[in-house]
Amino acid sequence: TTALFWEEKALNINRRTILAGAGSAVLATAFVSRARAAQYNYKYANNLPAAHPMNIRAKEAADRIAKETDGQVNISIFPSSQLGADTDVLSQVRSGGVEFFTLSPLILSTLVPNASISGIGFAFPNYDSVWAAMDGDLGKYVRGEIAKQNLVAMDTIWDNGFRQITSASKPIATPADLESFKIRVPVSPLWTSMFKAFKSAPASINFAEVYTALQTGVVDGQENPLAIISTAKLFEVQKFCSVTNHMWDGFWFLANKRAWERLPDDLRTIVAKNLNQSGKDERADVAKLNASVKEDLISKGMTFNDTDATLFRAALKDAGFYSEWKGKYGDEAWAILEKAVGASLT
Ligand code: X2X
Repeated sequence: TTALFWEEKALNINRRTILAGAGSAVLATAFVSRARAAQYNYKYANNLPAAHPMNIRAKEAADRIAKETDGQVNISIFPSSQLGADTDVLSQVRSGGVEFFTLSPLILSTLVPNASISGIGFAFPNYDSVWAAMDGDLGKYVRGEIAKQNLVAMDTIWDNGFRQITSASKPIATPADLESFKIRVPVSPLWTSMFKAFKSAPASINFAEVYTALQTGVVDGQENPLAIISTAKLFEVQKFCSVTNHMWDGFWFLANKRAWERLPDDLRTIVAKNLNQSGKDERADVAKLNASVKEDLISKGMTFNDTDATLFRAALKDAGFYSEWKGKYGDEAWAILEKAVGASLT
């Protein structure tokens, strides 16, 4: 922040000194070259701990971008909701207070309603079908919807993972265990609707407050991929982990539209290429972590149980969840989703 403040001050002084006349020419030149050293100082905010692969790969992208642009584009990373909780930062990336932000498609749906379609419960059977959809027609459709709200989404969506349910008090073995269960969900109508369909008691809480909410018992449980349960140390405040794989979730890499268009074409190409490359790298890291971290969580005291997905899916279907959301998204969007997963969901 100090560096950024200095740049802005330098530019202001520079403008004034130029107006003051030729006598200040030497001073003005000095400030111009100083300012040019990092012409585009952009902030990237996210909600995950620094140890999560998303932050590690984003740092690699930022380093490559600085190098390939000869220091003209400097991206500073602010992990762990340092610049605010997700719903606040979504406003900031729209206004331009923050230039880059990674956000779950489901939380993004508070602004772009149909963005949440990729998070429909039990839609994707595996990662192959996720990436075929998100790198194909479904992702393209959603990026088009995002563009209508004056945000730019990079082509490559980053991975969060398949989500699992944790609890302080009990394993979730069947849909009946979810009845009246006090569960934290991220701020998104789809999440709330899904757990209401399970007859749970969902509470919308930004990730920034999740650890404390679990620690103080405001909620009994939450749901997240294993990579987050591990890196955000949720195992310290949760005992049971039920492997439900109830939905896939990702992170759209969003840019403020004006900040994005301010970049000259050549720099924009470098930034996009590197963010997309790091997104692919991060997908591989998260898949590996989600597959390997279970033993570690067990050694830290968590108890795991597997579940039968067909029971949970049937409960959602019986509650009218799929037909309700088909109606909300509309036939066009729903057809793209069903084509991607190769099955009828209703
Ligand atoms: O808030 C969450 O649970 C998280 C970190 O998974 C998302 O960003 C949706």
